[in-house]
Amino acid sequence: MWLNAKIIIVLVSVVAAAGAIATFYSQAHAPLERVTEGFETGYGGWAPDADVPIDPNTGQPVDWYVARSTDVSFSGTHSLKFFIDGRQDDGTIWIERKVLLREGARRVNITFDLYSGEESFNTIAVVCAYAGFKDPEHEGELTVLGPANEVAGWKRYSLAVDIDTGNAQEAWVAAGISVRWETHMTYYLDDIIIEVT
Ligand SMILES: [Ca+2]
Ligand SMILES: [Ca+2]
Repeated sequence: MWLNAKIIIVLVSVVAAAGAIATFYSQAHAPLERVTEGFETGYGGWAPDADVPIDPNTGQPVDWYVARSTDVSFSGTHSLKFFIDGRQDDGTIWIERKVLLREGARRVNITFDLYSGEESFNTIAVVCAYAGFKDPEHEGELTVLGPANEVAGWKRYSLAVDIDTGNAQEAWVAAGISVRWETHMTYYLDDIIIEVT
């Protein structure tokens, strides 16, 4: 009996220690800020923005929009539809928002799923994203993550940016597409996750 009791005490100790280690590990690695959005009921704080050319035929910026849609979705029933008239072979459209930076923030991760209706060996558009301290206004501020037509269907993209927060209280993040071929184009974005660690 004494031996069994001792084994049980040892086992309880091991389980308790494992629990404590697991708690410590999850706390040590929990993001300082986590924002997730699937666009099921709204835009979740995200706003469209663009850097697009003038259409010489109209003298106006080329047609574009970013809007909630039920055409396709990665989760739930809604995603964001990105449309742009790319016939001027130029134009970048994206969504953007601010995120809080707590003390000790070192890195911003952006992950999202993008839907292309077709696979293409030609690069019709590229997927791009941004994390930094400025409100993104120009194509060149966004980082190209890869071609947008690598698969027909959904593909996950991500960007990780090391940040030196200094006294900054907040950062800007963005995700979208940039025209590389002279055509109208439509893509969809869903399940965007921002993690500050
Ligand atoms: Ca969704
Ligand atoms: Ca902006």
